[in-house]
Amino acid sequence: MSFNRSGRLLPLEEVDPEIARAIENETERQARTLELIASENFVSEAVLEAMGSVMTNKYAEGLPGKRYYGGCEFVDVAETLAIERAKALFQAEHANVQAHSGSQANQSVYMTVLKPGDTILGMSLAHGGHLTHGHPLNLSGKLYKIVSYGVRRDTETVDYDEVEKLATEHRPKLILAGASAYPRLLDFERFAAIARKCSATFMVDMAHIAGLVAAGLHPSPIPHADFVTTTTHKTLRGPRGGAVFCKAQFAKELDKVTFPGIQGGPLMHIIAAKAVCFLEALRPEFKEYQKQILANAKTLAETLADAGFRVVSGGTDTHLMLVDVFSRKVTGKQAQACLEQAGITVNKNAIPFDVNPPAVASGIRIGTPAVTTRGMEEAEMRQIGGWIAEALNNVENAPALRQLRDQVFDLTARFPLYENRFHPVAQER
Ligand code: DSN
Repeated sequence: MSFNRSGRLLPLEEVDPEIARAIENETERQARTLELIASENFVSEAVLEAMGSVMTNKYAEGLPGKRYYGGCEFVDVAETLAIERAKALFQAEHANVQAHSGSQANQSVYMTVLKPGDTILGMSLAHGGHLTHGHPLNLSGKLYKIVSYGVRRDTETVDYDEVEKLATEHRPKLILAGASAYPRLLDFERFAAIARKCSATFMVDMAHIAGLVAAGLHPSPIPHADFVTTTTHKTLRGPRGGAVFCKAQFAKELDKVTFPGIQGGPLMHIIAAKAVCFLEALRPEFKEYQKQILANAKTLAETLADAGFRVVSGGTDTHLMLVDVFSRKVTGKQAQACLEQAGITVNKNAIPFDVNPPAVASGIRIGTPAVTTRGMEEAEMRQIGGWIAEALNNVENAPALRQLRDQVFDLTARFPLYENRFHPVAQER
């Protein structure tokens, strides 16, 4: 049972003990395990507070100053701050911060520039792209004609010559760069040149790398792309949600497509939390945090390579790496399961030219944003890399995995979620 500081039972515990228990257990899981899912992170207490605020009660269809409801004075303050901070953070001409998710952010761009049946040239999911970039089961794949590019077999990096060839051949209306499992820098300038050559709109989905871009540690797509979408909860370390940036000429149409085109009332508590996240990302310590993410990812990739695992493309320039576990006769599915037993959370992931089906996969995707938020550095990455290798060499050995789990518990106990240099603990009120 949870009590507040004066010893009173907390309201959720009183009203709905089952949900309170699930939240308590999830809090403990997050605290005691090693979170290496590349798209996850731990938000600050300030972001959590804004998300759990009364702004959830408010309808505010429209935009600041132009709402369809009364009583929007204070949510207007929140959304205006979110917009202005987002624009400052990424040096963008226009920002819409209402997208409920990355998927809806992408959809809003498609609906702004495309008609059903138009062609999108995007990265294949099998080579690191994203579901919403044209998978046949996703709306994007159902509404539009999808042409996919991939990575080169020899370097496992984007094949820009193929992108250019496909663009010339198919004359897509939209060229889409961005990925969810690609460990190398993307050359936005090159993509933009190709888009210009075939008169296509150029869009970048920077969801994974937004924090790195904000910190100036990955080239920014903003100067090169007509539209840039993002989620706010990955490297950017904000609430679960989306945002869209675009050149001023598209601003009106984008806003209209977001609402009333595809969404109704914006989530004002989430928008308030996005504003907090953007403010945090504008601070100098955010850059230090992003630098440490990169240093940690490099060290972890090197440790795994030294332990005999093939790292896709030979390493990483970002917050994530893809490890070809099948090179050591372990499937991605087995790897994910045995690491979970050892208290280490990752996801199985297809690798380029995978010989296994996606539900089995030959790889795992590993990212360092969340463990870096806890304050872990290179020494811990070497330790963790060693444990991952040991777990993968003991896939069926439950006692060995249990023993690793105890070591993971000891490490996580030394790095609390909310008492470290990137997450100072909130002051007593
Ligand atoms: N599903 C997210 C990821 O894990 O990369 C992307 O939206």
